[in-house]
Formats: sequence, C-alpha cells, structure tokens
Amino acid sequence: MKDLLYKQSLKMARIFTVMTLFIALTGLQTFASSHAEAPLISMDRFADNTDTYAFRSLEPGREGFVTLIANYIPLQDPSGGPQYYRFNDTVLYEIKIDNTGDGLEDIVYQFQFSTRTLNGNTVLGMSTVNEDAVISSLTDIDYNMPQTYSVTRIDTRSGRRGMVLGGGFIVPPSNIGPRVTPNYEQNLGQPAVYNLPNGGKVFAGQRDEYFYIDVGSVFDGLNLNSIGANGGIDTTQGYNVSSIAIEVPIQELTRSRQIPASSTAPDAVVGVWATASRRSVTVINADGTRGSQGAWRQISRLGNPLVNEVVIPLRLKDAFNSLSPVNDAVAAPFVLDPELSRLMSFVFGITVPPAPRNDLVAIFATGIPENSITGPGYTTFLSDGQPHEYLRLNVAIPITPIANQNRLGLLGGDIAGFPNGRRPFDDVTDIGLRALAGGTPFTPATNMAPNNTLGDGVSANPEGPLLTRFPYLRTPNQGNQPRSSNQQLSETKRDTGNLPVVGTDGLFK
Ligand SMILES: [Ca+2]
Ligand SMILES: [Ca+2]
Ligand SMILES: [Ca+2]
Repeated sequence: MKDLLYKQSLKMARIFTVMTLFIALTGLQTFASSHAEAPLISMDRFADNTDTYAFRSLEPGREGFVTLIANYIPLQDPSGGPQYYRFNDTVLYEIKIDNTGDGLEDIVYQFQFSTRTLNGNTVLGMSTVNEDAVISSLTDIDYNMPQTYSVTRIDTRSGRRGMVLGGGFIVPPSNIGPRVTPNYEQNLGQPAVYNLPNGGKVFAGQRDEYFYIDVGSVFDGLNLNSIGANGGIDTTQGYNVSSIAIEVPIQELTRSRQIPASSTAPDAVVGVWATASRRSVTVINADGTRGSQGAWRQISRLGNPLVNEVVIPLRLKDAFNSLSPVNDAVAAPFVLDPELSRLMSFVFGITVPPAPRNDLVAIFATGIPENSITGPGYTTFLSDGQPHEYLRLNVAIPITPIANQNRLGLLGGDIAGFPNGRRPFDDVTDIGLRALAGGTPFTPATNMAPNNTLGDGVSANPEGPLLTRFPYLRTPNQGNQPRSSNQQLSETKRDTGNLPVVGTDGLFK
C-alpha cells in the first residue's frame, strides 16, 4: 500500500510543475504550529488558524467526552488596545471531523460571531465608561463591544444547514488589565463556559498562548539556543491567542455513533482539523463600511502542527490552506521527501533517513497502523489508502491525567499524547524535530543521538500548567504589564551568529 501511495503521490507531483525544493529559510515565516505560516493568511490574522487540539477530556468525571480546541489570531500582544482582540464577524470558523477515513468531513461544528456596539461616541473601543469603567461580568455595560456567537452542528442527519446547538453565547472581553477586567477568570473566563444540549460545553475567547517554542532560534538558520530540555526562549511567552473550545460526547464523533468497544475497533479513530472561511466577495462601501457576499471559501486550515510550515513549499502554502484533506495526495510528495530533514542534515551534520519517508506519511497522513513497535492496542490508522492530513485521535485509548502526561507523547511512552490527537502539553516541536531527523523507533538506523535528542530547549509553557477544568487553556495574560518575554531577551545569547556543530561524540558544541 505504501509503495502504491508513493507512486501515486509522485504522479500527482508531476501535475504541479517541478519546484525548487530548497527554499531560503528566511522565506518561512513561522516554524511549528501555524502562526502566519503562508503568505496570504499572514496578512489576514483574524482568520489564521494557529493550533488545533483534540484529546479525551481531562477533567475528572468527563471521561466520556472529547475536547476539541481551535486557536486563531496569533501572537496577540495583551496591551494591544483600545480595540484589543475579538473574533471576526465575517469569518466562518469550523472544526471538522472525518470518521470514515476518506478525507471528507462527516461532522462539522460551526461558530459564527456577531458584535454589538453599545456606545459609538466613545474614543475607546472594547471597553469604555458607560457606568464605572469596570467590566465585572459578561453582561456589564462597560463591555462596550460585546461579541456573541452561535454553534451549529452539521452531520448527515441534520442535513447541510445543520442543527443549531445554541446561540447568544458571550465571548469575554480581552484581559485588558486589573482595573478594567479585575478577577478575570472568576468574573469573565469561567462564566463564559456554556453547557450544550448534548451534555458538552463550549467556550470562545482569549487565552494564554499555551504553545511553546523557540521560534527565533529555529528561523535563525536552526541556530538553536539549546537542544536540551532547557535553555531555549519561549517566543510566545506573554502572548495571547483566541480559542474556540468545544466538548462533545465520544459517541457524537464516531462512525458507529457509539463508544468504541476497544482501541482497535473500526470506529475508534477520528480525524480532526479546523478551518476558517470568508465569503468570496468583499465590498468596501463609500462610507468605509464593508459587506461580504457569495460562497464561503476556505482560506485557512490546520490539523497537524508543522505541516504547512515546514513541509509544504512556499509557492503552495496558500493553496494548501484552501485544500480539503480529500485532495491531500497532491501534498504527499513533500511529506515523503521533506526539505527540512535535508536541511537538518546539512546544518547539524547528521544522517537522516532517505526518501520515501513512509514513517512521516504514517504519522501525518494515514495514521499509524497497529505494529510491533508501538505494541498491541495502539493505532491511529484512519485512511482509505490515500493520504489525508489531520489529527487522528483514538478515542478508546485511556486518558493520561494531567500530572502524569509526558511532553513527548508516544515517543515518551505516553500513548494518550501526540500523535494520538494532540494535547496542549505535547511538545510537538521536539517531537517534530526528532521525527524529521529520523530519531524515532520507526526509523531504527537513525534512531540515535543527536537525532533522537533534538529539541528547542523549551519544554513547557512558562506561564504554568493547564487549568484542571474546561477549557484547560490558561487565563489570558493581562495588558497592563510588560510581556515577560521582553524581559528575557536581553539576557540571552542572540548575537553569536554561529550555527551549532556536532562533534565526533555526537554532541553539539
Ligand atoms: Ca468522511
Ligand atoms: Ca504561554
Ligand atoms: Ca520543545
């Protein structure tokens, strides 16, 4: 099957003209995850997917549920007022599930937003002095531009228009600061968690950017500050992101509409990705107001971290953002022979596995079949034989409690973590670097140091651990303080300009 896949993929590759595989590193905008990774979406931040997460709910008593999180609007400076950040009312935000392996969504959760302005005469924006300038609840009239949203579920039963699960849910204001938004989590964060008729929950609003990575060193020609567990700088420290989180019963996602009998049952794995779409026509009126009309067009997409950033070539990144997983065969050649692993070979002087990289295809595009390496009972396989890039969550694999999670997921022996879905805690940067370098048991010939010890030196979210309750992502950083990452930058090496070198002992010098 894999050889067939490879041949088909090569055939598809010829449909696109042969491209220059060696892109200057500076042409890539952001490494893991997906913060402004493609040229067009980097100029449309409010529709930009940054990370997608899918995991069995970690809150005690919620074992029968799955939590899906789609993050948008990257690198929000918490002090970016007076408009601050909210979802874009003209964007359709969606979380999609394929439970049959054909790359087509079977279930869709749609989120559509609407913003009101209470007082248009203020010079401020999201908040103003309508009463006492303190937003002490979601319905406080000092929340001057309250945003609400509806949630619609579409499946084969509800038809194309779907079923509205709820509406009028309030998005909390951004975390402006201790005077305007005091006791943020208690007053505004937790009250914005709403119950759904299916027994699940939903939340949409600003959160701490939990995704941690030393992006600066990666794009400085892989000039990593550290390849150990520590010593890197979390570039996203102190920044926020806008999260849509929904918790749904397991049986609402599976092909059988039941809880799978075991982790190897045919209905145990579901595929998850998130998208953003805009209507095809935008009209700018003479008075500066804007309208949009026409069909929805997908302009952003995110399943697995890493893929559009470091696997898809620059000239196809925008197209990839518009692609459905059903058509992913066109992208498979770049997974089978990724540029970045060759670059790592060049920069680090390491041997990487030769193409075709069927190990990477399994992780990202077909799922991992049950095998002797991962042992009985473990599989993320969900595919009709074609590559479809999205997260694959086996909903029958037991939960690892937050306190016992291993950041390296499967590579660290924690089978509940990436690439079985993705939890916020999972260190997908280190996992991805090691996978690309062939430092995993799937490629035994290269599963040695330093290939299997690579990392960016950032091993946790510096703001602290996850919340122990839905929506798990932490309270957003507040605007009236210096960003912590600003304080660190001057204290660390940034100016050597030297690429790391691997010595004969296999260690970096
Ligand atoms: Ca399907
Ligand atoms: Ca953070
Ligand atoms: Ca890391």
